[in-house]
Amino acid sequence: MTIASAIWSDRAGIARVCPNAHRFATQLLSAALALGGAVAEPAPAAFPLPGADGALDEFDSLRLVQSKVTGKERLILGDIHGFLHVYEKRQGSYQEIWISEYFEGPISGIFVTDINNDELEELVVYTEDGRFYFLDIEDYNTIWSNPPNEYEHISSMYVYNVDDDAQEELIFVADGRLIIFDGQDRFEEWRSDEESLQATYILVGDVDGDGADEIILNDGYVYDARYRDLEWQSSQSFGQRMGLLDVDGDGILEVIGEFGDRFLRIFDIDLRRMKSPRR
Ligand SMILES: [Ca+2]
Ligand SMILES: [Ca+2]
Ligand SMILES: [Ca+2]
Ligand SMILES: [Ca+2]
Repeated sequence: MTIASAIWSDRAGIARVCPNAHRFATQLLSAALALGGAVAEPAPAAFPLPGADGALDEFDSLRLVQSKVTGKERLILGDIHGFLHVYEKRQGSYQEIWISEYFEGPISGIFVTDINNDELEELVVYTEDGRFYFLDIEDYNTIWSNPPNEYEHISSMYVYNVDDDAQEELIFVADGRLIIFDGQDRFEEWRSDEESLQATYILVGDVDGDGADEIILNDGYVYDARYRDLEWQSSQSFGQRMGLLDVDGDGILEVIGEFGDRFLRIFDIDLRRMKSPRR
């Protein structure tokens, strides 16, 4: 598999949990090509909205789902005022068919995933002000939400299975700490000793080639995903957004970080350094 096809073939998996998948995947592809990868497949179609343009497919709080009941495409949009809107595709445009109650804070992100391990996908919605909600993906009723005041501020979230049990965990930075929260049994199973974390972007992957996943925070912290040791604290940020790709053929994923919404740097986490700009 070429570098390019590896990126594209993983796009769906990334998009499921990862915000901003499309444009960043395009940037990763460009980076890979610049480093000698081969183009294998054409770019996929843009975000499939009638009349849509711009950066819609990069937004953390915008998701497309298809109703299993009606077969229709629906757009889920969380707004800054704390409301979730559902729009249904009807004859070439979208109409609002549902609006939530107030979710007690600006909505920061939406994930479509089976968070409680019952083989049905849910919507996981989180707010800047520390709340997260699990919603039924068809009728949007709240299945569960964490209590008010449990966390004051969540700066970023990611969903991934980081331990031995089958269910996925919520991985997020709240009130300066990295938190791992069990999605099925709904309890905080771990929190970091570090209490001044400010990550706004989180990824999970094996970035040092030891066969075990790391949790990578864009503010420079790298934790063992399973045992949660702090493996590295980089003095340098990894950028506002990050992607993972082996661009030097050593079998180990590099972190590619985006800075200032456009400029890329490449980090070898195993070597604990940024790649030098020239060989
Ligand atoms: Ca489920
Ligand atoms: Ca798990
Ligand atoms: Ca590793
Ligand atoms: Ca590599």
